[in-house]
Amino acid sequence: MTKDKYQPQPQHKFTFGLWTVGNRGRDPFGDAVRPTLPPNDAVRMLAEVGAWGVNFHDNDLVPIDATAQERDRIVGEFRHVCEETGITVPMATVNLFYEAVFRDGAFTANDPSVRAYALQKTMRAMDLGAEFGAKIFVLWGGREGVETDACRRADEAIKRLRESLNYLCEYSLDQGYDYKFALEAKPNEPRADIYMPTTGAYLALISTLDKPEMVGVNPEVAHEHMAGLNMTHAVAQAWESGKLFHIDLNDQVLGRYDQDLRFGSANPKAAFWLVKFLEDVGYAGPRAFDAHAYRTEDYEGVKDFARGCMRTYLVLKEKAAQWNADAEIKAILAEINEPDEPSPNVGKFSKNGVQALLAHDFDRQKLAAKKLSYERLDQLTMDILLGVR
Ligand code: GLT
Ligand code: MN
Ligand code: MN
Repeated sequence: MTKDKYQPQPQHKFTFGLWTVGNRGRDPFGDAVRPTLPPNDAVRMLAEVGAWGVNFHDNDLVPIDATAQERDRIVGEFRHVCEETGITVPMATVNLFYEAVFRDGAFTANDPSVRAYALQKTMRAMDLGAEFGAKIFVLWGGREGVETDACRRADEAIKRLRESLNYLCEYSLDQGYDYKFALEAKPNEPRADIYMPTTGAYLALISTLDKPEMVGVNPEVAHEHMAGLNMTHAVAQAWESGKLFHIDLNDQVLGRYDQDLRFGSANPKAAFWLVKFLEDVGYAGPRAFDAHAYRTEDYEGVKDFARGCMRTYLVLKEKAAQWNADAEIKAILAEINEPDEPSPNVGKFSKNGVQALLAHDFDRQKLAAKKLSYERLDQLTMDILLGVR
């Protein structure tokens, strides 16, 4: 058995939210099938399966109605378990979706008091995360959307969102928390339509903020797939703009409801390209698994689920290295990037350069006849993934 080869190590930075391994299997049609997993036990479970870190919403750890004394006791005990197990808290977040008060949204709600409460709750969640040394703060606006556009003009919602993000950046600076915010998009669910449906939409919003350097994105595989999009392309754009602050790994059959399946379990090939991208570019942030076990599982099965997420990542990482080192693949890559005939160099615009380009006579037929062995390249990829190469 290659027992140790795919053993998660701290340098892999694998994390899970308390809400992932603690998911009790509730769905819109059926109640919980697993007992509550207290946060301290979740941390012990994560340590046992080899994870590096844990993430939490404010209320995953501290119940919403907890007194100040209860809060302090919970925080103290949780810190103790984290220290004892060596589990870190790289990311914290806030729950702005569960409570009825957020039924019309949080930062985008029509009632100014709800918007103010959402800010207060987020700042308190930032305080909580900071106590554990979290440097990334995720914001997922699950309720920031509509069932009917009669409720508000959509541009008003965008303005409210921007105002809240600007406020929270200032709070982080004022407190010296050093947070980077990572905004997580999703096209729908729980709202019929969510205002920021894709990672690309958030990237555009970020450039309009007062402190854009403090804000990036947290793309999630399932959410991009729900929108029918290519996760690796979304991640690449975020990475290329210096905005990949966090990533949520899971899986999802295209076009379905939010499935949050074990990483790589539905679209292993898409997962391969994603892992290859993250490893090729040297993404150094946490690899967070935001998924949950099948409803059929007990807590032993939840461990199988968590181990499976990490194992698949590491197997795909090994496959990516094999792909990069494969001589035939390298030869095809060299060939497809080689120009068949010399042409003017197109770099930055220049007076001379543009004259040369305008004057050049391209041989369209010859260019169109160039061999592009993508079928062979893809089959080599498949052979590697299927373990026959
Ligand atoms: C919720 C959601 C996730 C988000 C979490 C952070 S909560 O489970 O489905 O995608 O990342 O708020
Ligand atoms: Mn999800
Ligand atoms: Mn997520």
